[in-house]
Amino acid sequence: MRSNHGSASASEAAPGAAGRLVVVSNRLPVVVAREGDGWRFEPGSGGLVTALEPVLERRGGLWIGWPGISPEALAEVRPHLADFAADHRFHLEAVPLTEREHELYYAGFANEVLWPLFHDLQTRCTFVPDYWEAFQAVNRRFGEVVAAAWRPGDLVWVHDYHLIGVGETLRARVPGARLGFFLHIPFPPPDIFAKLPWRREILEGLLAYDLVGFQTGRDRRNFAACLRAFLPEAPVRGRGRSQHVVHAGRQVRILYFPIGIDARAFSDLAGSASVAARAAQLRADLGVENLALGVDRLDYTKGVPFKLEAVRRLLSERPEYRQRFTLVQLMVPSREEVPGYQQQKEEVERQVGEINGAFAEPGWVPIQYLFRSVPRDELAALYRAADVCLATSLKDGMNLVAKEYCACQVERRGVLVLSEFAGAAGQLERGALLINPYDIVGLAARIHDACQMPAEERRLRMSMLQRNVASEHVYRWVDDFLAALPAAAGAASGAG
Ligand code: GDG
Repeated sequence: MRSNHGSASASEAAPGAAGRLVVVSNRLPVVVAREGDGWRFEPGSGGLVTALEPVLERRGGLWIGWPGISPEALAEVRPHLADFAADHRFHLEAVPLTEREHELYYAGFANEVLWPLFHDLQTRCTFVPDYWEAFQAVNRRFGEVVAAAWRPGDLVWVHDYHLIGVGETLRARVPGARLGFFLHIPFPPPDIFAKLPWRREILEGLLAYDLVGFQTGRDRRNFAACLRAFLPEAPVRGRGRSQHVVHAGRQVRILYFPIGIDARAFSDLAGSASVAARAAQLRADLGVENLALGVDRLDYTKGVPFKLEAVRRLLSERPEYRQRFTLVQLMVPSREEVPGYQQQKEEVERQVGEINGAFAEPGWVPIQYLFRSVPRDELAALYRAADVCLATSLKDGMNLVAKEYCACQVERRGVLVLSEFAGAAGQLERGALLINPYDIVGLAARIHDACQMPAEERRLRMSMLQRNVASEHVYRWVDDFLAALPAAAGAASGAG
């Protein structure tokens, strides 16, 4: 697949010409499963894989990550990983981790410390020193694997909060390497970041890269404010696109790149005859004028309990919606090993039970709750069918669901109700109805407004939203990031 926007792009560089791209993420882009006596590789899913695979196929390179299996199983699988490159222009390199290491580093430090803290939910953090030790050790292991694979000219792109520390090991082992890092989740303001016992170490870890990318201007501002507060010896200089930090004799660019989606792929899928038929069938089966949709990983940052409370309020304050409004809430199982997630599931299921118990009537249920993931074409049919999409995150790096909904609204009938605390709000504020998810009364009122919105206003708003998601697509995000990575490690990069 080629980048689908006009100008010459970093991701379209001729194979080898711009050096290999080395992508580093927690998981490899394949799912490894036992099959009889052998092993089966299935392509991974998710936006990152979709966006980066074509770039790697074109430039050539390497993807480094944990394969999701034990070190013993990896010893068996390793020879087969090499076969992967026979069908692809890039290689896979697996980082071995024991179950215990993965538990402490991933479930522990990444998801019980950094994830809640970076989403401003510091009371959910458990600052266990062993988690920090494991995080450092695993990040060093990743760094060693990348350093061993590194060749002159390579461009290394590390993804997300789990792997913030990889850059430091790599910088020590290969001082001249070109290193980029992208944070998919928000960066918190100083008064929240202050709680982290290892706050200086995390900031220093980020400054080992040549480029640190955030989702939004808000996140970059917070990062700069945290540096001023907790690492004053690393001054932040310049403005806008030339903002950078001077640290340890090097310059580190700090920029933001809102991640996009493959909008064309989503709209093509939603426009296909089979998805159109499925969407029509969903609408007929549900039989309501107002079909609302929520699509969320089971995660306390997504604000699902607030959304359900708003629906409860809508139905009790405005009885005219009974029999005429249904919320389809898809919850995708996630991080079941992390404390707090099971509790969130129980809370949501209790609410759904209460609301359905209080309002359902023969032939009508106000909330259709699905706790599983669905195939991509079914998701596209739900997006196409829904009159309203409710994205109510308490804080979100971006929120791709909001963008996917817009891309799939081929009939432009739908209204996007979007949390002002999602990164996507910065780009979609003109077409969406923005809400504060903590304000149940306000949220219920916006759902009502969305349901009452005249067809012409829906069409105008959705057209604006679609223009944005079509032009700010994920291939552009990749190109923009790679183009901003300084040509040589630590170089001034045109920064003022
Ligand atoms: C993190 C940040 C940032 C969901 N259910 C199904 C399904 N999905 C797919 C959606 C979407 C993805 O999962 C969810 O992405 P989000 O962006 O909404 O949220 P996170 O998972 O929390 O992602 C976030 C993102 O990274 C990217 O930088 O936007 O802020 O938290 O793509 O389509 N896909 C399928 N079936 C499902 O049932 N096939």
